[in-house]
Amino acid sequence: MANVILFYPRTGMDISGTFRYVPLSVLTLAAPLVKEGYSVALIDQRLDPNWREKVRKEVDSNTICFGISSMTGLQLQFGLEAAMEFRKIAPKIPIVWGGAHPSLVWEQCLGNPYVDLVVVNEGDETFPRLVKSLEDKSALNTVAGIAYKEGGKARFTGMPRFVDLDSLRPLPYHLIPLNEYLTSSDTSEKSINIETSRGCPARCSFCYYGSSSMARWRYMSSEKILGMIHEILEKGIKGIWLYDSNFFASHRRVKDIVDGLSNAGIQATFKAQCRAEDLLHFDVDFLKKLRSVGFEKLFVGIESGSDRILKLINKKITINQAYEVDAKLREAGIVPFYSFMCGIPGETVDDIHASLTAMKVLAEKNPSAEIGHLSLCSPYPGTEIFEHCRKTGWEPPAKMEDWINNTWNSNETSWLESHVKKFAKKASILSYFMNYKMLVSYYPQLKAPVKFMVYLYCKIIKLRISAKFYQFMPEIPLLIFLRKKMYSA
Ligand code: B12
Ligand code: SF4
Repeated sequence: MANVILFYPRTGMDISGTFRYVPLSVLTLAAPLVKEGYSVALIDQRLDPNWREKVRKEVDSNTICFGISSMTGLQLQFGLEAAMEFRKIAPKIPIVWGGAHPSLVWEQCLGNPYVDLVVVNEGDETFPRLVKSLEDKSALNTVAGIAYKEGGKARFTGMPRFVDLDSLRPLPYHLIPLNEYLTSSDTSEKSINIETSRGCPARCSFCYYGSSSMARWRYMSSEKILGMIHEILEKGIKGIWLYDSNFFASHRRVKDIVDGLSNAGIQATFKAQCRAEDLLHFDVDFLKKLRSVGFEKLFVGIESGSDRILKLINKKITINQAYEVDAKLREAGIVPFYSFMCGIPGETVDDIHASLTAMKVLAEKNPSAEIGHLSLCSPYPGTEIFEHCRKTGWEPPAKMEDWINNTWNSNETSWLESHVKKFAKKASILSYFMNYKMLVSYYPQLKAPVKFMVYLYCKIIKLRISAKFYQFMPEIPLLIFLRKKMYSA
């Protein structure tokens, strides 16, 4: 039985060994609570089909609150499902929400009956203070960084200060079945995810960090990071997924880390996220050094094949520069994963076709490159894209639950002209078929005959892109249906 129950809802992308990583948001929150002597239960709905029973088992008269973490999108639906269940079991115990989505629209979230309190932005310091305040039944208005209901109104106590990341406590891995979270689909070693910085100084016009108060880039020192890596290696895990939105924001820090790894002779593999513009400035020798200390894969957001759109979304690269980046990575022996998106307000069919062409070119130039599909643009409050969408007459979701479909695979993109909207939907599906090798490694559950059909279909899609011929595709509704099934189960 627990004083605090932390719940990580399904995301809709919960394929074990591929996208199901350690739920860092709630594990990080648990660390200071455990240190202060609270008993904490961490329930991950992605792992546990019996989560309802588990919740029921953990609640007793000493339970102080039930915490739920959520991004925008499908995770809200599963989080609300858990909140409803919890309310039935313990109608008087407060339900606290946190994470990217409630931080963005805390006032709207508080309008939902299954949200009693919201922790806005980082919870590492705010949440323990809130738990103490709820335990002592002291005034909530003294806890910075929370939003709550009072007299039928939403009250916000003001932005919390940023956390010093070097002061974070070691993660209480004993609360989770660690092996269940290691991913192996896309790297040579089983990997665990860790964070070494937060925020991102770039200002991409569609990104949560393009605008939010969480944008400021904060980081751990290279000494702390090397210490964390040692601890992981001691657990017998050799793969590390650096989860930071922008691991390379400080070139000096990266160089220190690389030197530290090299001097300590650490044998591990790494994957990390990097901006294409940063890669443009790194020389091949540095990239080779990065590879030699274990960086085998970099996730790079290219987003569009159209220079007009790249400018609009503030990516600070052209598509030819993206090809230059690819050539450097190839020379250094680093595998890139390129992400793309479509459905940006003002985008045309030609722009989307340019993205499909760029994806095809990259797949052909660099056979080891992994090419993500075209995600549908999801406007988040505060971003430039959000304002562009509004100018077209688009109305943002009015209620918390209306954000469930505002996500990468189900967005209606109603700010686009209707023929572009139709094409964006089609392109987002057929863009999965750029790289057969990657598809079968990410979806190992596919059976041999299906794999053969996928192989043929990949060939056909590439021919279609070369000929710019997208007519007569009766299979598209079926593929959309299958994707929906795959990413909500
Ligand atoms: C990992 C990750 C994922 C994983 C998540 C699952 C997992 N854990 O296995 C997967 C791959 C599924 C994923 C998917 C998506 N993601 Co994502 N993802 C991330 C990433 C890289 C790391 C999240 C993380 O663990 N951070 C570390 C923890 C410690 O930080 P945190 O989650 O913010 O938690 C802190 C606070 O928010 C708060 N907090 C969080 N939860 C709670 C709960 C309570 C009770 C309290 C009190 C506080 C609290 O306290 C924590 C400690 O300070 C972030 C970027 C980033 N670096 O954070 C993007 C990010 C969260 N994702 C984002 C996006 C856009 C998406 C997608 C829509 C992407 C897409 N186009 O495909 C999808 C949506 C999926 C869906 N169906 O809803 C955006 C968020 C946008 C938004 N409004 O939600 C982010 C911020 C990236 C970005 N820069 O835009 N993602
Ligand atoms: S570089 Fe990535 S994390 Fe940074 S603002 Fe752009 S999209 Fe967001």
